[in-house]
Amino acid sequence: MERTFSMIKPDATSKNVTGAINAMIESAGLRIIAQKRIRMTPEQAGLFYAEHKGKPFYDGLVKMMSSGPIVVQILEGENAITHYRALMGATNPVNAEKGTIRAAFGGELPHNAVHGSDSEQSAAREMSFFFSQTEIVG
Ligand code: 3AN
Repeated sequence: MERTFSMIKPDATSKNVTGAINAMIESAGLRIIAQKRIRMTPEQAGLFYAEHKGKPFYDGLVKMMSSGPIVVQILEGENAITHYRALMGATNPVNAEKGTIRAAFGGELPHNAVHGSDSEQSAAREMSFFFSQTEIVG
C-alpha cells in the first residue's frame, strides 16, 4: 500500500465538482484517508510550489492557488502515486486522455482541476505540509 497527496484546485471547487472528482478517485480503487477544505494564503501557495519559483508560470500559479477554496487529501492504494497521476491525466487538460479527471474537469492552464504528488519524496513532503498524524485515518 502506498499513499499520495492530492489537491482539488480552486477552479474545480468553484465548479462544485469535489464530489464528482472523489467519485472518480474511489471508482479507481483509491481510498481517501484524509481530507479537508481550506484556503491557502499566497505565502502558503508560494511555499507549496517553491520548486517552480523562477518559472514563467509561477506567479500566476500562486495567485490562482490562493484565489479560492481547495480540498487537500491523502489517497491510499496500490501504487497510489503513479495510479493517481494516470487518473489525473496530462498536466495540460488539452492533452489529457479521455476518462481522466483533467479531461473531464480541467480548463486552460494553470486551471487543471487537480494536483497529485509526482514521487515518494514529494508525497511525504506534501502530506506533512497539510496534515498532522492525527488527521490521517487509514
Ligand atoms: P503537474 O501538476 O502535472 O505535476 P507541474 O508540477 O509541472 O505539473 O506544474 C504544477 C502546476 O503548475 C500545474 N498543475 C499547473 O497548474 C501549472 N502549470 C504547469 N505548467 C504550466 C504552464 N506551462 N503554464 C501555466 N501553468 C502551468
